[in-house]
Amino acid sequence: MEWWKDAIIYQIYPRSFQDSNGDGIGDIPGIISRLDHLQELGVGAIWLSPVYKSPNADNGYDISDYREINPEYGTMEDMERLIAEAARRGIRIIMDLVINHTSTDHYWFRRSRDRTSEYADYYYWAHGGPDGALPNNWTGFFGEDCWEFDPERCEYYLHLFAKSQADLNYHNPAVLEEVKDILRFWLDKGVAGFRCDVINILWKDSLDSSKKRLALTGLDHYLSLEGTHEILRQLRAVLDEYNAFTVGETVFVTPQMARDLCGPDRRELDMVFSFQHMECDQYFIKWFKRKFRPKVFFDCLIQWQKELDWNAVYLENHDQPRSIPRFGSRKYWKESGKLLSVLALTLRGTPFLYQGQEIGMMDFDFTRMRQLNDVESKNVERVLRRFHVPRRLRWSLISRTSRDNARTPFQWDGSAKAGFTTGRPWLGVNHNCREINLADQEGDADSIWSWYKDLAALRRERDVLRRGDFTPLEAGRQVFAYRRALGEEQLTVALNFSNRPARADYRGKLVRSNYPRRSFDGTLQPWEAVILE
Ligand code: ISL
Ligand code: CA
Repeated sequence: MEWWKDAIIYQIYPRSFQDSNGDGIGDIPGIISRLDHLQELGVGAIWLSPVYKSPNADNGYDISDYREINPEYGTMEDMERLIAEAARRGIRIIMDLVINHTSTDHYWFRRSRDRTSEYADYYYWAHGGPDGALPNNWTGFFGEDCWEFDPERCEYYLHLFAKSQADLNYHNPAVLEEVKDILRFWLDKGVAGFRCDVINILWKDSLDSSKKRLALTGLDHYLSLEGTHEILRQLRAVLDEYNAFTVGETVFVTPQMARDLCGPDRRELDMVFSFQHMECDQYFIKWFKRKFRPKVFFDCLIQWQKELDWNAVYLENHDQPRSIPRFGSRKYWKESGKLLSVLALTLRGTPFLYQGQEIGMMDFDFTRMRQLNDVESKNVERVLRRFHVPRRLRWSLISRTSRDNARTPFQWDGSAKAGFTTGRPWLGVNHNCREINLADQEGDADSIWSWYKDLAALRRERDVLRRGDFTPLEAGRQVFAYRRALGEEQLTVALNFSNRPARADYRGKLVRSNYPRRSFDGTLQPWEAVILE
């Protein structure tokens, strides 16, 4: 029944995974050609970032047709073949469901410009104030204001993300009926469920102005409101007809909000992506960076492990910089890469791995704004320029936080284009592909890739790693240790998040270490991870 409690889920960002026809853009036939790689890793499901028709202002998170495949990625036949080929390998497909907004190219939006059409109320339209004032004082996620004037309708529409991502109006029941049909369309094709984009902000209670905040003014009018819960319950009724799975991407959730969204008795979502552990190195939003302090990170992970019986566990996705330079160490690239994989695969919950994580891919090596594609980075750069922030500072902020850090092409081998494409890649390949690539790591029993495969197998063998309870043992400035227990079976995990050796007084038979050793003597080497029995 709850297959997702046993599975590892692997996220594919299709544009950057594998190109099959030399146009420099990853595609569905490319994914099919790499399914064996995922089977070897032992993944139970793929979360596919959007492959629908889209003008790509936000790489597919701006959908213009939910029932068509972006021609850059292939055809509907390719998609059906992907579902079938994955199924043959025991791998399920989870689609990305982006229903907070559509592209302004969607015909709903185009028709919505006409106040007399049946689509007139599909979006949030509003009049501005006198003197060109916007309808309210809210600010959006991508660093801009969130209203755009439409000359045809002579009104503003709301967009919490990019200008061409118009927010859908769920006060109109027809919109939810459309979404239900879209769910059925894909479930009938055999997908196993959905990753639901920014799903906790669907319902806006009113369009009134809010108290001004440093960022995201207006949040109180849409963050995890009862209207959203009601929508989720209605969607669940459809999903239940197919026994489908959902994970919600839920921005700014607290543990209480998360329980209300995915508690088993709630019948809404199965689990959520929370963000607090990803925010340990920032103040409120990612543009205000602060030093990463492992203890803050550990305490946060512990809190979430305790407060929810089950949840999604992740360290990377397509919106976040890579985990090794962020939570690990460039100097101890291999050791810390392996250590982070132990964390990702031994906490309680469903692990989500992001493409490239399994070979220790790093942030991009771009040096100029021009090399970036991310709409968010471009918007923020414009805002910073408006505030006369000097160029060097702008670049330092953006290069550390840009979502393109995780979006460079997958490094299959050490050739110039990393085996991703024969053409010109849509986003630059990292030059470190000579040192970091799958082909090299496949032939190396000591590689990050080999380690991931081995750990994934261990997780399949040991029920305790999947179903066991979690008990924290230590969360210090260097060491994070915890126990997983199921009946008689007990495993202790101890992780040294530092460049120095650290004491860790745990005993037991050594099950795994990312250093060559036969037994554990109570001292962890730099970035050492041990699993003891
Ligand atoms: O990445 C973020 C900030 O840098 C987040 O605020 C992100 O925008 C937020 O998590 C929502 O993300 C999702 O919806 C966006 C899309 O751009 C992201 O790629 C997607 O994961 C709008 O659809
Ligand atoms: Ca292609």
